[in-house]
Amino acid sequence: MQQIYTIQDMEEAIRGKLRLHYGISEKEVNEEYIFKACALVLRDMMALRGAETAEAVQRGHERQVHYLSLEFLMGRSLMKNAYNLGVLDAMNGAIEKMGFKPADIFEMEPDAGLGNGGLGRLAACYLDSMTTLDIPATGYSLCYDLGIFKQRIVDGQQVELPDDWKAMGGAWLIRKPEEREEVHFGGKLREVWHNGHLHVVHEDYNTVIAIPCDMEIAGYGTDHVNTLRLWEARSPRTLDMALFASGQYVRATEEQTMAQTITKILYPNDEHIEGKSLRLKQQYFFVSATVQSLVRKHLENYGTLKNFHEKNIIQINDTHPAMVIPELMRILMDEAGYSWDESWEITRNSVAYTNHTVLAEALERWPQSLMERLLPRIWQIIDEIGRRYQKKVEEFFHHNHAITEKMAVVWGGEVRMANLCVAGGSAVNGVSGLHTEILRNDVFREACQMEPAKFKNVTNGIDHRRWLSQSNPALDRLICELTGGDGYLLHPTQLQKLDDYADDAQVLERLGRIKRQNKEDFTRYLKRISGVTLNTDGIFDVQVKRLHEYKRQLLNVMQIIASYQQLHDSPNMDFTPHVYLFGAKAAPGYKVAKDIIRLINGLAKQIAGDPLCKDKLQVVFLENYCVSLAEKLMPASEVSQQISTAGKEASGTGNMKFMMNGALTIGTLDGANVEMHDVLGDDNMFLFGLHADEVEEMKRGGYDPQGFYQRDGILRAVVDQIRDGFDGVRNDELYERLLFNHYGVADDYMLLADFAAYCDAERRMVETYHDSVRWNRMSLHNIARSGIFAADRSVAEYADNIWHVNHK
Ligand code: 26W
Repeated sequence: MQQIYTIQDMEEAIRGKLRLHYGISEKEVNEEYIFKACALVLRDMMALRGAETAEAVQRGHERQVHYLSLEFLMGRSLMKNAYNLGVLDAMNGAIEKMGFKPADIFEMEPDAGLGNGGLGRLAACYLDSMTTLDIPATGYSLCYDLGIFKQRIVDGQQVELPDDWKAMGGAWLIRKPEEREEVHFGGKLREVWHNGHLHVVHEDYNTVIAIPCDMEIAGYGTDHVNTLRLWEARSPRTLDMALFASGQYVRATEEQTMAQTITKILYPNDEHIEGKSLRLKQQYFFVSATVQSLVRKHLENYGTLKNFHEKNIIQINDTHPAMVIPELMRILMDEAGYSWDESWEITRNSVAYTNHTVLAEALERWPQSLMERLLPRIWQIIDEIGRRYQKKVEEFFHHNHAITEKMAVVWGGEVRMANLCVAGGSAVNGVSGLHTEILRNDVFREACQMEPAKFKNVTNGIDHRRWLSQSNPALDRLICELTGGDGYLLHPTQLQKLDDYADDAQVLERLGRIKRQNKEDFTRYLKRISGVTLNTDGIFDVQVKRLHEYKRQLLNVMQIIASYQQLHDSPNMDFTPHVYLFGAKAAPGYKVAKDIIRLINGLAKQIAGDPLCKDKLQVVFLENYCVSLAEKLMPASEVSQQISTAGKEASGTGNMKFMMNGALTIGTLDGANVEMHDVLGDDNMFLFGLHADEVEEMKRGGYDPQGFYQRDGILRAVVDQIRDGFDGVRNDELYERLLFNHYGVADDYMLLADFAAYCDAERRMVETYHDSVRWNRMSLHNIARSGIFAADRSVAEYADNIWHVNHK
């Protein structure tokens, strides 16, 4: 298999890059250059293997997977690639020999933050697993100049800064202008008859050039290398020479600037659509470049598109790339001359759709007028898909108007992307058992009645090599020792062997010591970057995820306030030291989410300044939560907060990262928490709150938060305190949203209904913490049973049940 690299080989290769690629002398070498040189060395190794993989795949005529996602939240790659290529030790040794610390070099790398949250990180984890399982797969996305914004907290409030990741992160990218594609916007359609057939001719359009920037992806324990292809937008003309010659220099570059804006920046919204034309342009640019590129490769290989669906499967990550459906139809009909029915057959069998959210405000809809103007041919095809689908629906449901309306692709002047995907895909899947049931019984109920076999479940998973063995090396060593080697890296269910040590006092103590050490390491790190010192004797109780009302960071705050008030009422009570950590980015336009961040910071400040709380209670908001920070935080976490309103969190994947690192979960029966509970039972996690069906039932019965407020004195004091605020900042809007329906429904996410049960769960958790043997045993069980949440398992299920491709 892999060639063995010695420290010396590595050092030579790195020095070679420094001299030949960067042309710098020994004296000029610094951390930045070492990082870039290491990246180039690994990039070369992967490019070589990537070419070999591509040739083998082509020869083997296997079906290929194309994973399309507007987001890939890759994070850092240096350690990952060195680890997967089996050269991590050699690289570390070489770095040391050159007089640098490996840890400092890893810190130089910016996160490739080309995603918002769960959906983008999932795509990154799946790339690792697809490659490790030897699946011929390509990821496709956009090469945004600016990734997810960097978050600063100024006076308690979120401030967004641009994330210019490419200056350094670009070291991984191989730009391939030779493989560019042309994407057409706007223009007019003309119909012409030719040999008795009607043809549509697209004219007077604007052209944008798509240039691929490839990032190679190495798998673990294999020579297989896949590619993440990121498209960059450029104008076909760099300069308008006529304008330039007349001295209008800025105007001469205008066209280039316009084209480039398409891939300038990642939209920072999560679970909320932004109906801007630039976003639609991004989506079509992405989809069109990708489909053209894979059609071109298929034709080179087979000379026909007749078997396109046999050799390709396009997985779309939520509806954002939904226009692959009309785009593939367009190419098959307008460019390859297939009939509608032939094209539809090929298209439908080539596309599968994963849904990641049931929140109404996140289900994409586009104004028909915008589509018509920007993408006239695509609109025409969508309209026809909608017309034909509607006929089928009307026949099946005997012209039930309500059902026709619910299932329509085009309705009321809007294009509904989820329905387009359901109509045009061969499979639709949810991302956890509960979520899939909600899709089957509610969101896509009728579609599921019509085509039940189409609807599948694939519970999410995470890259356990990154999130456990690389992030938490001490725990990795213990696991290897106890399970008899590193077999769990490729067979994650081997973690189960840990269960055998449930009564081994020594093992439990070692597990506790590892957690303690990780807490101290994280504390040292945080002190260095922010000046904040955490109390390592306190329970590290963590909620990190995007800020959204349905995730209920505010419920966490409410419990903390209750506990703070209790401490004030009885200053001499027994109080278990408690450190609450939050990390969350809010969409820049989401006012309520920003208010909650400000509230958390206000509370944190008040508590930090209160002598009564010293060594007892601490609240810290971690600035700029991102992949690389999560990697440091997960190993140090003891409690994982997964407290979304039941039925709202499609799966969650942070919950899995915590579990694998031995944190105990406080959570509702939502998303993948349900499956965590299936393997852990009531005794190994702290469940609370309404179930999904109870939430719905209570809403139908006219949920009234006021009742809870009136009856529960503790709750009332907490809610009043939120209104009066901290640090001189009142929160009247948050208060109103909890109690009155000025803004729609009062307490839409039922915080008040779940508050008492939540406080009780926290109390049970703290009580358990006092019994360290019991706690460590629970922690061990969590790690032991987390194997089913490895992305390798999820990807194998996609391969078997949806893609129908072989895997290792
Ligand atoms: C169009 C605006 C927009 C952007 C992103 C709408 C919706 C999204 C994503 C679907 C949001 C998202 O990341 N969803 C999360 O996906 C994860 C991976 O499946 C799940 O684990 C999370 O529960 C889900 O919230």
